[in-house]
Amino acid sequence: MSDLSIEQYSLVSNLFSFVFVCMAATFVFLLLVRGEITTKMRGAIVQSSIVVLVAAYMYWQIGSAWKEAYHLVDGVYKSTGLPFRHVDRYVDWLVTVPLLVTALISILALPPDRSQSLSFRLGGGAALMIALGYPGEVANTIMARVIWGGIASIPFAYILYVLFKELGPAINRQPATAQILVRNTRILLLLTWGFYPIIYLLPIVVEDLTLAPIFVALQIGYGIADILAKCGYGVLIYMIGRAKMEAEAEMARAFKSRTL
Ligand SMILES: *C/C=C(C)/C=C/C=C(C)/C=C/C1=C(C)CCCC1(C)C
Repeated sequence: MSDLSIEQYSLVSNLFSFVFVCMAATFVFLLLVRGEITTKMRGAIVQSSIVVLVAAYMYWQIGSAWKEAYHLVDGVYKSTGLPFRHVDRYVDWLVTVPLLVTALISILALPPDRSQSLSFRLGGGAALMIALGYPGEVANTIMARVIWGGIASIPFAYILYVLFKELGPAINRQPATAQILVRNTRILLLLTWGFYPIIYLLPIVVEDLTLAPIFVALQIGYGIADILAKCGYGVLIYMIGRAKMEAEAEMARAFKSRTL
């Protein structure tokens, strides 16, 4: 690891704390609003809460690893020799990425067999994508990175296919206000998830990712992507639930006034 200036070091520490706080705050928020959502959609809120809880724990962990990885010597932060590896993120992803896709399916409240099949394929695809990306991340050669990255992109493409093609008819059956929110959630997923494979392939063009400015920029990128893909996404899932309940209440009112 290259040396870091005091500013670079603190920027990364503060970022880790900030992301931790965002995850923790989203967890509390989802916990508090959970009761507002009807039981048939509540699973989605539970899954989104687990996502932010796991991510909060991971940021807490990398926050302490960060403190141990550097010490201040004559005004610069030097490596202590203890490792700081962003590879630890893969454990988080293995749990959170499948839950992110299954939460979207749960909030749609589809017929049980349809819901199970979609969750199984999307969740399984997501876990496979992360597991296949890992060997390339820890390998020392660009070749291994490209090959594993290529293989991991197959389940990624499959997830996008299911979300953007197969899910279409199910989304069209949702209430109008919820449809817009589901489509926005899907776009948020596409834009934020797309960031991770780009970072993964960066070593092909950038010689040394441990160079201070590049390393700091990467951590900031990961932090922003994680906040959007987990906190922002979780709040959108809740909003879909609310929109669906309001639409149902509206329909019940209209039905009642007709029968009276
Ligand atoms: C909160 C964390 C999220 C949403 C992480 C998402 C990660 C990915 C979409 C990773 C995808 C990858 C590929 C598509 C190929 C190369 C290897 C990965 C695992 C970086």
